[in-house]
Amino acid sequence: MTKKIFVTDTILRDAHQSLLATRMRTEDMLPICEKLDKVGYWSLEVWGGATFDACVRFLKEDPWERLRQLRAALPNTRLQMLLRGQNLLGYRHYSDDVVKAFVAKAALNGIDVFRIFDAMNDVRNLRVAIEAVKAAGKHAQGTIAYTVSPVHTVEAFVAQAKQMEAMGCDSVAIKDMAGLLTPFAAGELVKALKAEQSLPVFIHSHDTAGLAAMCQLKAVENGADHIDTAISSFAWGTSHPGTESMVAALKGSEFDTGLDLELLQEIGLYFYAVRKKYHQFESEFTSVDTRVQVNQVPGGMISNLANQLKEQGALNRMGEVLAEIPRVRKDLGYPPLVTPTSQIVGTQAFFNVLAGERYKTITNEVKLYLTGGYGKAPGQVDEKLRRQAIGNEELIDVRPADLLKPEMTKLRDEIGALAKSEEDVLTYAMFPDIGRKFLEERAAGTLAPEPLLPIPEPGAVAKASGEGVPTEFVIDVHGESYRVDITVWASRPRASATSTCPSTACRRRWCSSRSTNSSVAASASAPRPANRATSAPPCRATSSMCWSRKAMWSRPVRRC
Ligand SMILES: [Mn+2]
Repeated sequence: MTKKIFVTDTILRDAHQSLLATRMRTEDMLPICEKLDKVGYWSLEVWGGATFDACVRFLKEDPWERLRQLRAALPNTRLQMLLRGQNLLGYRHYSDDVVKAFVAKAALNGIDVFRIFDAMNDVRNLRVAIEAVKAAGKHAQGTIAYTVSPVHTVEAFVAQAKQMEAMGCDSVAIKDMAGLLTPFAAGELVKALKAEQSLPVFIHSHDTAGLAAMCQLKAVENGADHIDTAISSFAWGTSHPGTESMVAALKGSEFDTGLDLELLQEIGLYFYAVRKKYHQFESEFTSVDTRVQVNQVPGGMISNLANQLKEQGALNRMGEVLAEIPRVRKDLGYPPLVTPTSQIVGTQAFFNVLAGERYKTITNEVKLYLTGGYGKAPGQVDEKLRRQAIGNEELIDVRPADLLKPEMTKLRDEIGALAKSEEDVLTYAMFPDIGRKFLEERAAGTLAPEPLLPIPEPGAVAKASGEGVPTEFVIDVHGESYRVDITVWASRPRASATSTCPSTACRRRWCSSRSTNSSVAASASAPRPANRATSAPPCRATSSMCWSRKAMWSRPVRRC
């Protein structure tokens, strides 16, 4: 008996999102598309929240135009995107008319497969997106955001998959954004899914703990139909198992993918060269880090916590914060830690420790969470905490978007003549600040991508940081990637499309941009980092807020 395993390559989306802060430009994708199109991939993942965000924010590319170009260049391969359910590509719940408009336009411009997930695994938040995908005649994939907790049992995941099947999904994905999945757990889950529902099963597993290839093999042995990989020059670590490696691993077996290893080698070599071009976005936090399997706090998060605590002169509290994160998660009913829940939990844990008293400060986002504003918690939330946080405030027990009025007309009015198409309106809807800025710059003819630094000569001594170079790296928080800038203010190049932080008090060395995410309470009495760079000019974050003043994490880059 043979069973062909289908492959989705993430090279054009998740791979560079996981390793290079989502910075790959369309100009580096198009030249290889002819070869990619010949491989025979089941699909290529090309679009998602972070790619859209990075296009508009840094690359100054129209993400819709990228999609159309890829569509034209890849006529024989399905194009796939990641959609955050009712959040679409943004950070809040959108009204249903925006969801429908977005999905219709994404389908029209070239997306064939929509992988749809919700941070709470609340399937109510998937329904309208699934319906919209089916209305467009495209493939709707329901997603299990994998996590580990007492309530996240195989039975619970299977029940979720059955609900998604009943809602009209064409397939189901196990999305292990954090690298928490282990090989035998993967096998057990897939076996149960295959036994109890009829949809094809996809495995999307990050190699953060070095286990992803083993997870995929066990999943395949137990009936999984599809695997997500990344071409080898963009594989492993916080990315996915290498495409060539998985193809080789299954070659000649009953699960042969049928893909041409020699052609894949050519593609791998091409991207090996491309990667060098983006060397400034390489980070030491994208290789394998096994700590996630011990305390479920990934290494990158530990590094960042350490830095934040250091600024507070509280590095000795590190152990307490690490221990507090799972306690807060338990109090909130074990949400999977993925945007926005990862920030909600992490920030509250930080406050609980630094304030010297648990929940002395409760962030607005925890309050919103406890009212049901993000959907239904997977487990029981702590009722005492809920009463303390929201008193007698009414709970939202309906789907949160049921409370939203239609928005498209208002959005069209707000962006006005800057929008030349419905797609432009949707760009603005997803990212109000940077979307508007992008459309304004386009109208003024001043769009300019952030500069790329020259590739160093082989053997050249690396320049010390501080030579006018913003050093940027990506850290991981339970599978979400966060971009952190370390900026040397005096010499930051003007050309890097920045704006001045409006706060004259904001002179942090640790600073980053954020978009419209309101996932951290502005009103909380946040312990502020010590002002260590007193001689520096005001920060020039790429948006109007210096994140480090608010919380310990920078803007999510979103890796899913
Ligand atoms: Mn992912």
